[in-house]
Amino acid sequence: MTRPLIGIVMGSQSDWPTMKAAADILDALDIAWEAKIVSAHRTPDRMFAYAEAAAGRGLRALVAGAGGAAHLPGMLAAKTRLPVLGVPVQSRALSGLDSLLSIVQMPRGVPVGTLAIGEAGAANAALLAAAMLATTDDGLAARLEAWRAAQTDAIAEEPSSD
Ligand code: RP5
Repeated sequence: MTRPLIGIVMGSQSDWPTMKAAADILDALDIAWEAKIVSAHRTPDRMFAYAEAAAGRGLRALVAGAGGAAHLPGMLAAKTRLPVLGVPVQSRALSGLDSLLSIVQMPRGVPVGTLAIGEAGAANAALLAAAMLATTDDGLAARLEAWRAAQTDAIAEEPSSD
């Protein structure tokens, strides 16, 4: 089995439909990943253990999604030197604004790279992780450029009348 390079972590099973957008991008770019439910509030010991072991296990970045009082990305960042990309999951009560503000306003010295709310943010977190890894991986750089070119080619010049 290929060792995962990216850890996709989320606070709840209910976050998976959002975070799957990150997994789909990583699959398309042939980057090995793992997915874990690691809640800052419900499984704090699991979260600490995961963050403490992440770099030593060979992971290169974490994509962390949570909703509401979304402390997971920040707490992971407090316990690992790996880059943490935070995805605010769209919450029912406040449509993800709570998640966004919980993740983005980190204190100086403990950064979380915060993406957009929802699936677009999850997909972009994966693309950003891929871009970081591509700086030292020529094969991945080529795959990422091909993915971007295909996206560009898929955009019609004119709207369809349908
Ligand atoms: C957060 O609470 C999770 O990240 C999730 O977005 C939110 C709601 O969780 P569930 O009540 O659906 O398990 O910890």
